[in-house]
Amino acid sequence: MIQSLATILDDAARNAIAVDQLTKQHQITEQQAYAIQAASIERRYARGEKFIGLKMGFTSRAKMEQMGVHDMIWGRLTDQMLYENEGQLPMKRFIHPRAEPEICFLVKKAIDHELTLEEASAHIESLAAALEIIDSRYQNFKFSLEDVIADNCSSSGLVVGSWQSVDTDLSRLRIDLVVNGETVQTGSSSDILGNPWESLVNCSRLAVKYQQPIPAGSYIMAGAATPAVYLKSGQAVKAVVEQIGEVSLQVI
Ligand code: OOG
Ligand code: MG
Repeated sequence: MIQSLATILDDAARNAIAVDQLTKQHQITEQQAYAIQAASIERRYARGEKFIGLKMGFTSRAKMEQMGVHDMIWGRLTDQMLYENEGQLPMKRFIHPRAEPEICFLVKKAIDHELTLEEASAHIESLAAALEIIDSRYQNFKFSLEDVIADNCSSSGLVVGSWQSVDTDLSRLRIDLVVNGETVQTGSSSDILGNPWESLVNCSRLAVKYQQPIPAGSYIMAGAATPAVYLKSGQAVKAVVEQIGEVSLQVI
């Protein structure tokens, strides 16, 4: 069952065609959902994609409420998902993409145990403003917790701005999502589990639990501080994080 469900989701992503929620037909536990995610990512690796890091999801109340899912989740990022800052994002690769503003950490020293908040920064080289592009493989962007975990937490794209010092105080920075020059969502770094460093700590805990290595050079996305917004071709979309900088994409 794990392999066949992983294939359904992987094909949906590759062909940009939405599928029914898996949990409409199957009873799936959270553990099985992570096994489906792992199997679908193995298919990407087999095609030559490379692991580049992890993303945390539902680390803010705004996101949990928007999607009706109330548990932290994590997914895997590959090189095929990475876009260039100020580059183009082709709509045709996606089903119904949404953008959300985030903060990304760059790992300096491999994370192989559950970090404490105190030791977290010693593992990080730098941090940056980021945009995540999420694209649920499910019809109408609707899912249960198990569905979204199996679907690699809707991961489909990311773009990272210029790297800044780990000493930047992340406790209270304004985060904006800007579309065509207009601010469409506003949040604060404190909306991400109180502080994005907490998201990194949780990421280390979950990676250990699911035996996912985090080598040096990995990206860790802390999760969105605001609800995500649907994208349309012709839009310029930008994430702006106070003191850290901005990052943008042109949707084509
Ligand atoms: C799931 C992914 C959630 C975040 O930052 O909270 C996420 C989704 O909303 O489709 O990436
Ligand atoms: Mg996200």
